[in-house]
Amino acid sequence: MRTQVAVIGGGPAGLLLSRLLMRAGIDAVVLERRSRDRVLSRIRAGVLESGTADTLRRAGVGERMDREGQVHSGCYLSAGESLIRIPFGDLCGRNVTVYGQTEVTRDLYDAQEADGAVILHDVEDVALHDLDGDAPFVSFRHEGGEHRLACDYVAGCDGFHGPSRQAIPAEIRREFERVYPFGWLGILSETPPVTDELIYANHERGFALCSLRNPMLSRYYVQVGLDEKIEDWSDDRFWDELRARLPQGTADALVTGPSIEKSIAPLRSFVSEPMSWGRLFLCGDAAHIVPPTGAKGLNLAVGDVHYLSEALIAFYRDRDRGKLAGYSETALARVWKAVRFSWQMTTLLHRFPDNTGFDRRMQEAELGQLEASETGRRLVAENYTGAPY
Ligand code: RFL
Ligand code: PHB
Repeated sequence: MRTQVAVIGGGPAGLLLSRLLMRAGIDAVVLERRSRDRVLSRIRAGVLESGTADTLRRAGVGERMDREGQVHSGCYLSAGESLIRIPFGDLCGRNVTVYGQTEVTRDLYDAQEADGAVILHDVEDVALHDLDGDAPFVSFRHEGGEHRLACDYVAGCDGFHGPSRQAIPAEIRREFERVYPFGWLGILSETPPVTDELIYANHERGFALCSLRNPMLSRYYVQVGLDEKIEDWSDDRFWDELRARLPQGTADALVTGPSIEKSIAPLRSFVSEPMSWGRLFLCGDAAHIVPPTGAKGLNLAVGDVHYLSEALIAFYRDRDRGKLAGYSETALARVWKAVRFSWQMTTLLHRFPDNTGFDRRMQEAELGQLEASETGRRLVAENYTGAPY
């Protein structure tokens, strides 16, 4: 088998990259470890930056997002009883779209399959070879047979646990990490959302987030300790804890119901540099992880894919290798800004087990400054809606 770009991983990064390449007349084959249904059962991010929405439209998969997604021109931070609105639209002229990652992935699958894209599911033992030479290839097992996919370039879009990042020699890689001493317990419920804009709540019992997917589907999270077990969290316990962390008016308005999904996700910040080596280019979670507090994970993956697709298109169209050579540096500059913002939001809004009275006062002072200062709110708005590419 031969292709121009071997794409490892059929999550949002891999699918979007293959879509953008295919539309530019470049051949790509996607190798995905899981089944289509398994990939589409993941409930993850919900907030798309305006640059992400534009990229999806450019890829020809924006139609359902524009019809069903909700454009939000602001969000709230709450501190005890006070609610601070961050009106993104007014402060920086950009908005976000609330549309689930599951739906983005479904739209990409549908479009790629309709256009005859090659996406192999349930592949096993993917391994990358000769990335530092002129003839890289990927080996894998599929439907009982051993296969070899020869290519010009390999795009590692295989998430945090995939093999692509590890294919960069350890002496070249530099990893930067912060693991947070808590996780998020999230539920999805078929109930009307408590507000029409997201609320990020700082409370002495811990952080909480009110989010949504559509007018009859809500997504809520509460900060929990790393030793918490999902089976100890009945729906009633979850709703009680969420209510306790929200301002009274919001808590009173909360409509509860049975959860249709419940899971705990750990929080970490992680960046691996460089994001390319030889013929290998990393995109998305394969290269970096952010805590979900800034809603950046999926958006960063789309940003990487934007840069890499432009670089590959420039190469195949004009034989210009300049953008490929600059990919890692260009992508990392944007990644680090989002890593910083996600870390700052996480630090501002969560209860850390070793928080002292001093740390608590620092959070209160920062929230107070956001309440008092339009400049402070504008900075949050600019970061939340995402740096332009
Ligand atoms: P993905 O979505 O992890 O997709 C990678 C794909 O690669 C496949 N894969 C392999 N394929 C072939 N061979 C192998 N050996 C492979 N190993 C892995 C996987 O099966 C998968 O299909 O990475 P991608 O495309 O870079 O997209 C990134 C986003 O998914 C991610 O940044 C966000 O979802 C992060 N994230 C969240 N971000 C938010 O902004 N808000 C959230 O609420 C939010 N919740 C989450 C999250 C990530 C989570 N993870 C990774 C555990 C909740 C969770 C649980
Ligand atoms: C979500 O809706 O799942 C969501 C929204 C905003 C975040 C994180 C998660 O910051």
